[in-house]
Amino acid sequence: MTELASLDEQELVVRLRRGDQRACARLMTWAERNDPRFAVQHRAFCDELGVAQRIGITGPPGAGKSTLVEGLASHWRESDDRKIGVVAVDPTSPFTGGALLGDRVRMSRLVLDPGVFIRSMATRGVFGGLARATDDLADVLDLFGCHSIMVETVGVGQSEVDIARSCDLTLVVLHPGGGDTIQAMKAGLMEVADIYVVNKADMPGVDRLVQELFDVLELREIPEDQQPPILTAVASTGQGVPELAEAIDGMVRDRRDSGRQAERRQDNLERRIRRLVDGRLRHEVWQARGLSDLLHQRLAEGGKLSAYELADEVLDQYQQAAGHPANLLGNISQTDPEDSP
Ligand SMILES: Nc1nc2c(ncn2[C@@H]2O[C@H](COP(=O)(O)OP(=O)(O)OP(=O)(O)O)[C@@H](O)[C@H]2O)c(=O)[nH]1
Ligand SMILES: [Mg+2]
Repeated sequence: MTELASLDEQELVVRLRRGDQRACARLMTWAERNDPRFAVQHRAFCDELGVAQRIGITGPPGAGKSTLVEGLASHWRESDDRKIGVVAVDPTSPFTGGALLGDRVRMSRLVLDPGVFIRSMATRGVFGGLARATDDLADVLDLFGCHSIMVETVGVGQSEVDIARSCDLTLVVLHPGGGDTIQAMKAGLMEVADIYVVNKADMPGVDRLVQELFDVLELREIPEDQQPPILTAVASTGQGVPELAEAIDGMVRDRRDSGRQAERRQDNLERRIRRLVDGRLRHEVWQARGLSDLLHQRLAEGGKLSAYELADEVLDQYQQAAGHPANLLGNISQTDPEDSP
């Protein structure tokens, strides 16, 4: 399946390296659609990746994540002219324009800034998994020359939280109106945070929320020097944003120097490869081997069916079709067997 990029496509990567916005958008579209041309390009540029710091930002709906992303982007643009990339996963506001006028006006300043590239990604436009697409988009932004890439996801389900975790650093944004910390624990947010941001510090209930976070951290018995810091902010006015930016930069520096960043990247890479293999295996089993058709056919025959019996039938057919173990991986045999679980 190894394909060579056509001359036009080679040109695309050259343009991307030069910071061409249209080349960037085109590659991102391929990534979102899981277009095989993206994988071809990726092989060509993968050894240039890893320059940017990737920051995952998650938290309950409406916590102020986008406002904070906007604040951090503005801060870094002004303080050191840093090139910024933003990926907003399944956004409701304000990147899609769904927010109040004030948000849109502020955000539009960023949209007009050539040093900031924002990509909103709606679930329905993406194939082959959101996490896969997010990693790929971040890679494109990395090659595009972004120094800091922020990936925003709403922290409501495990897969969204996983996306934020797949970065170098994860920010969990909470707000006093967003229910209590129990809610955040249920969503799996407490385990993934490298930094907590208690946003909307202008609203009542902030001190209580901060105290609850301290209590939960104490229960987890993490050594004090490894506890994630808890910062407060008013993203809508920018209060606390410079301190947050400094905390992020400091943590990135420390982890780079201590080797922790390399370790985390290695873990993320392993999860990413497993996800790719899982996805291709599923596709191979259900589509390439016609098992979807078999299942639909059996369901259409009606009658009372045991789910277990049907599952066995599907797997029997799979084993028959696969035959010799060498066929088991079919057209994904180029994947290194070492990577299989
Ligand atoms: N009072 C107050 N309002 C804020 C603050 N930060 C953001 N908001 C407002 O909260 C609302 C939600 O902000 P967003 O930045 O869109 O929140 P979000 O977490 O990105 O929301 P989703 O992506 O929809 O989950 C907007 O109306 C913001 O103006 C803050 O610090 N204080
Ligand atoms: Mg948002």
